[in-house]
Amino acid sequence: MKAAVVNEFKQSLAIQEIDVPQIKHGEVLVKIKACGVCHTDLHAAHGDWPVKPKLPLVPGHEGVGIVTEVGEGVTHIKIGDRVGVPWLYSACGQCEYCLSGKETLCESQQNSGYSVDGGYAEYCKADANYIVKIPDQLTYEEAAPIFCAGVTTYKALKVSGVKPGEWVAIYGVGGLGHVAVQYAKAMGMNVVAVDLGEEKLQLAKELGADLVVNPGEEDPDQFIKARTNGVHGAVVTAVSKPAFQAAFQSVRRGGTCVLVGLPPEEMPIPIFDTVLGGISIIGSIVGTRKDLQEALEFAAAGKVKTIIEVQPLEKINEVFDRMVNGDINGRIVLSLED
Ligand code: 8ID
Ligand code: ZN
Repeated sequence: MKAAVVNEFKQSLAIQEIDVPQIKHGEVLVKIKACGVCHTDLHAAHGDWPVKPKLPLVPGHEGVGIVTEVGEGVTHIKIGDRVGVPWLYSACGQCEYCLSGKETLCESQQNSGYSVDGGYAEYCKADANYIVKIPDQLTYEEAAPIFCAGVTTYKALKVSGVKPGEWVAIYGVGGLGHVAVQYAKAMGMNVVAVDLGEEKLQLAKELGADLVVNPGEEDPDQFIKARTNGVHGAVVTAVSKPAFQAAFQSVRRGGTCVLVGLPPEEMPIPIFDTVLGGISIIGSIVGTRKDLQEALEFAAAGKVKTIIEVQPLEKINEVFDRMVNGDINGRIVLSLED
């Protein structure tokens, strides 16, 4: 089968023929129709993080398609089902995290397109217990970004604790941020969107942002403090240390700063301001299967619409170059249709 493969960190991906995965007990084979390109895939291909992915690697954790084979022991998924294979490829199901609705913290988890091969290929195998069905209302291309960008930002907004009628700031209006703005509005929040790209701020406005600010032109935390007295929560999806610092500064007393973006850097936190302001700083990693089902329901109901540009798998290196340059509005989805 055809796949885009990382053979070495920081090198171009090779479009090459590899074997179709063999499925075992409890697994299914998915014929991939589309796969969103997340900035995490770029971090994986560059070996950016302390824990490295396997090599060679087929990236992709927004792979969606049709089930073509089911392994022994699989009872709730059948051939022909439309499913997506998210970042949480599998978890142990037995540890304190799995048992308490925090499966994304499982220490034995496997991750699609990182510790196991993902969706940048014609076929991908999956653990039947961790795939989620795609609602009929959504095309494959529309659904793909919900499997990471959607569920991740929906969950981060829940974690922020921001209530309807309160303010949230979304730092970074890329693949994640453009859906974050929509989930926040659908959840009744007032939204300030922050990005360096004017076209991204324009998109944020079209998607319902109440205020937008460009840190290249104005200090975002001062802009936000002047208009909202500080946001109740900030969700940082930008791949940039200054954005994390500005987000921290833009939160009002008692507010929450949710870290989502994963630049390989440290974030200096002023202890005094954190203590006196009662500020919470919290990391949020993707979402559970339940979060994902809910995130898909928002999309199926038309409350969240992924803004997508479809490109063939063969264009992946150009897509990564554009991602590095901040030259993508919304999400690029790789098509694997015949
Ligand atoms: O579960 C998680 N925590 C999770 C899930 C998925 C993705 C975390 N991530 C991480 C990715 O690994 C990546 O580090 O979230 C980050 C964003 O992923 P993405 O949305 O897929 O990336 P993108 O489409 O390139 O968007 C990034 C946006 O940030 C803006 C860019 O202009 C772009 O729109 N940005 C940057 I770079 N610097 C900025 C700044 N200083 C900024 N926006 C505001 N201020
Ligand atoms: Zn992702």
